[in-house]
Amino acid sequence: TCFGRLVINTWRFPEAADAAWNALLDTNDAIDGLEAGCSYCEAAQCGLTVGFGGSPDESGETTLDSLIFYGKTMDAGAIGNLRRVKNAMSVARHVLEHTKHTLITGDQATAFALAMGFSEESLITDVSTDIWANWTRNNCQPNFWQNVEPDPTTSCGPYLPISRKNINYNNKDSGNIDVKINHDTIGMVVLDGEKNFAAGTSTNGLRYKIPGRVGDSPMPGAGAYADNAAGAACATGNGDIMMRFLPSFLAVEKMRDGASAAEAAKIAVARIVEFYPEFSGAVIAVSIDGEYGAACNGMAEFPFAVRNDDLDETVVLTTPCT
Ligand code: SD4
Repeated sequence: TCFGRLVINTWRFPEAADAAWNALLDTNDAIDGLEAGCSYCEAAQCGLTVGFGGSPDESGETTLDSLIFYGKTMDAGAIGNLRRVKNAMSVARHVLEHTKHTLITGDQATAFALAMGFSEESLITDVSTDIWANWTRNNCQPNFWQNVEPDPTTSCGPYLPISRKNINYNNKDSGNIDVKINHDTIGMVVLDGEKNFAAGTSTNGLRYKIPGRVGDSPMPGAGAYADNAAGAACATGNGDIMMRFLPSFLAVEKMRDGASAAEAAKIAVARIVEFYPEFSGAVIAVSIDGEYGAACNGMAEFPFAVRNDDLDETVVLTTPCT
């Protein structure tokens, strides 16, 4: 019999925890659990922020970020800005298992995926096209970008603005102001019966991002981190802010120093809030004993799904935020 197994993931995605748990029961392998759980969400388009057909960038394209971090070997595989391939987490696993690299991005990540046998298909759907078409940039209503020339008199471009250098993307009155912090990236930690941690993420990132933008999710220490000797953590939220603080790494290091999982998550979030009080996001941490905790800021409460050997089924818990 196995004890101390655990699956925990961000947001109200209990089916992802179920999928991970079933894989864990099957193979008792944390990596298999993580891949099954996150792949479930990619196929189900969880929250429309995981997988294809969500979060179109400025050009209307959906791209994917994913990370898998294995605490037994301190090895990781990740892809950023993956284009036209749906299976982000599985491709990240191939980076982990078939290369010496950690992170592959963009069209070359696509080429890598195709070489590994994945298939190429558009990640754009009618839904993502609608989301994109309803977005106004510079008070311009974007047109269907493939077919329309930019209008130089208004600088309303269907695609990229003619002159990007005049745009201050921090200025609320211009640029991609409408970058909604659409939460729902799946971050997951799996602890198997051999006390091995796998932690990872899968997301289509933020809406209306500048093409090529990669978030925190595929960055080791930012989106997720795991060390069998210390614990594991994952994060969700405004990745452009979060990746400056490596919150998953920080939470794991705090547990290494003796903090509880809940304390560690709290410290990791508080470090960001000190500089960015408006920051919106959350961190989940798990100790080597399978004790877990979460902390969040910038929203009322943060839901997460948990399954472990002490529970008969997956539960969704919520933690109030600061
Ligand atoms: C990102 N961290 O790309 C992701 C977005 C996210 O829940 O977590 N949403 O910045």
